[in-house]
Amino acid sequence: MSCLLIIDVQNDFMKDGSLEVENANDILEPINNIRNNCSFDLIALSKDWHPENHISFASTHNKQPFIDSIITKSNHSQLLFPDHCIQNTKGSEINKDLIIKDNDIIINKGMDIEVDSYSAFYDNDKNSKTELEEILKKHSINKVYVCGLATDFCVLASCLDSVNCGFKTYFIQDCSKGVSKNGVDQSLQQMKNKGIIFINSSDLIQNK
Ligand code: VGL
Ligand code: ZN
Repeated sequence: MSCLLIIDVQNDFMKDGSLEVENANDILEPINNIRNNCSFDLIALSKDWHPENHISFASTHNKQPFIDSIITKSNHSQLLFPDHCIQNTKGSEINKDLIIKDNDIIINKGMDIEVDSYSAFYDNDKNSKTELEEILKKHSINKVYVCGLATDFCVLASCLDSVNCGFKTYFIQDCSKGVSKNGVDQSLQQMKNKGIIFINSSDLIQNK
């Protein structure tokens, strides 16, 4: 059984958003194309879903986005971003041009004001998790196809957790965009080391 896992295709990460990923809107067409032309048993979408004054916001600490970072309780470094994906704002909505259907599963993450969560499975200190792993196991999913935003943050973390949860994991390259070239290169290397399989949307459509 297979699941398409679409990470954080939300306005704030797209054109004119507060944490815009370059060319993010280019992934809408290939994602819609695979969901229309391939038969996944389940489609899940994650949403970065922060409260105001979230720990990952530079403004919360009177610091500068991207330049400053802070050390969190569990001793890891938290990068600081512009305010983004605040619950129930335009910026946190999934892009209107992405196809969503009634049976799709929506996973909210990053709601804890003190702990960030890049992955759709576990938060960054691995102390709490979303309902995603249970839902996938309940549906007997063994293959997870991951895509979305951003390759070097939430897509990477979701791919690594997917492998750790025991799923055969695929990263769909042309359905994802990253923040920096360096970050993406390092992320691809980490994925490779974990045995994640790289594919493009055309591979899925040819083999459907
Ligand atoms: C993300 C940075 C902060 C992402 C979310 O979706 O990749 N990146 N919050
Ligand atoms: Zn975030």
